[in-house]
Amino acid sequence: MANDTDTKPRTRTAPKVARPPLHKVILLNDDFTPREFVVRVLKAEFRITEDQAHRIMITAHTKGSCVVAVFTQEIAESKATRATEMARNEGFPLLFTTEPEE
Ligand code: TYC
Repeated sequence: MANDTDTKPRTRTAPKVARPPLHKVILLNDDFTPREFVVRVLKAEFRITEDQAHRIMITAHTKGSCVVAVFTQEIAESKATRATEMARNEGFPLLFTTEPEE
């Protein structure tokens, strides 16, 4: 039987939008930097509340490290460098690193 119905697949593929890969900024624990100073650096560089900064600091303190936030690679690296430099300027070994998000 003739079939005039159009049965061609009509599924459309949404255009792919390129999103930049994200990088994590990671806070590392050490035995020397005062807790209050870690909180101060977190608040200054990452625009987070005292409460959020305190939770991140305690997580790094107890587990060894904590993801602070994710950004594009350039912003993540610049924030990690600036935050680490704030600590160096005060003579503390506090360290922030970055790594690509899975
Ligand atoms: N462990 C430090 C102390 O006992 C505090 C600290 C917490 C340092 C988190 C670094 O990422 C850190 N004074």
